[in-house]
Amino acid sequence: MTRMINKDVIDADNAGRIADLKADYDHLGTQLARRGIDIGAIKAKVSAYGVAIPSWGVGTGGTRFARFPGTGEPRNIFDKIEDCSVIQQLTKATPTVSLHIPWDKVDDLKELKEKGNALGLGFDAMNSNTFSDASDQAHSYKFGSLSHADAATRQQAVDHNLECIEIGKALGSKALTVWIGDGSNFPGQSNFTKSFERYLDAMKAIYKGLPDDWKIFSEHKMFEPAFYSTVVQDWGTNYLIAQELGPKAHCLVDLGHHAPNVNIEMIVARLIQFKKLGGFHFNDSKYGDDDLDTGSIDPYRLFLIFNELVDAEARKAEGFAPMHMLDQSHNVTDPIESLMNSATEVSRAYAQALLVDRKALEGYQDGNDALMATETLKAAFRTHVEPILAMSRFEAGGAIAPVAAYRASGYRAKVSGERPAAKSGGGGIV
Ligand SMILES: [Mn+2]
Repeated sequence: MTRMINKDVIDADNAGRIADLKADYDHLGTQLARRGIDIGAIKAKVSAYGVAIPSWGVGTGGTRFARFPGTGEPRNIFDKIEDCSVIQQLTKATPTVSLHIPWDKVDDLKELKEKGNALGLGFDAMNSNTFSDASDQAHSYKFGSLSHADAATRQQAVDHNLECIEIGKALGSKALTVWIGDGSNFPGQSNFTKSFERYLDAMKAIYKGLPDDWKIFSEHKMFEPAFYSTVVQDWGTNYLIAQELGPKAHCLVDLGHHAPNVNIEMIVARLIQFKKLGGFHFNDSKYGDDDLDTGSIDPYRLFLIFNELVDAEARKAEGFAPMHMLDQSHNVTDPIESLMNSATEVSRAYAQALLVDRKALEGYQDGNDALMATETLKAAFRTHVEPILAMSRFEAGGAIAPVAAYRASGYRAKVSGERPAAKSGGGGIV
């Protein structure tokens, strides 16, 4: 296997930390045992958990105003998956990459798949792009894509999605995520009903091209780039789409695509109940679709979402198998560091949710003991689970402290010498 970071660097950094980690892990194990929890069982579940890295996340993002490129930025998908493999090598929590077409289009798919194999990475959901114009396309998406008033433009968007499926098949992907920017900026600009009918017809044409063992995810987003109305603006619309299309269609929940203060964990519960939760784009936000690092603003909300996921897992909810992806834009940090921390935050929320005493919680809920019910969740959330995460990484050959090991490796400086600075790059906000 190709390793982008010298294993000696990781071992050297781990060597200075392992004694403390063992002591912390043993102490936490004693504490959890008092609560009737086997730390080894929690660690095993955390070790088996993974979240996909978005290929676009390893480049520096930007805002509507400017993009400030970092040094040693990946120039193409081959560079990108090398960066992704660094994240996996150090965290052991990101075994797959989610590609974006046409940004990640290559001439030789076999070469890309082999490179992924060599780096120990698989390919997660494919992402289509009909929210910007590719240089070689006949019809513009300025006024929409899958819901466009013009049939030829809609067909072009359908064909692009079918091409994404073909690329994904060659790489071993099993899902297509569709997010469109279609909408309107002015009241009266578009007919709500007609545009949604056109969207559904186009999605049905894509659905027809979906292999039997694939899933298709529609991703809702309240607003942006359209600011008056958006065709797929909320989870209700998203659920209608999944219902209309059929059993292979599910809803994708991007945490940043809701109005502030919306109860996302309850949306998650509803979608699980009706077997339509397809997956996540994890990130965090303060105001809108900020695409900030996962868990950086509201880690309790992330925990509450995972509480619903673990609840569904524990009761073996029918049809429950969501895919987990990060979807972030990094403007002021090294993307590799941000993605490593975000993967860790997702694993942390999972570990904390596994600690919830579900039997006690049910009793408090049925007995209308609001205070103890919420304390039961808080008791799990307040538990410092870092020793579990760190031990899981260490035992898998990763880094006890991923950011420290990464900085010690000098990887960014090394690739800066190999990758000339690009003048501009693809957007980071999806
Ligand atoms: Mn997204």
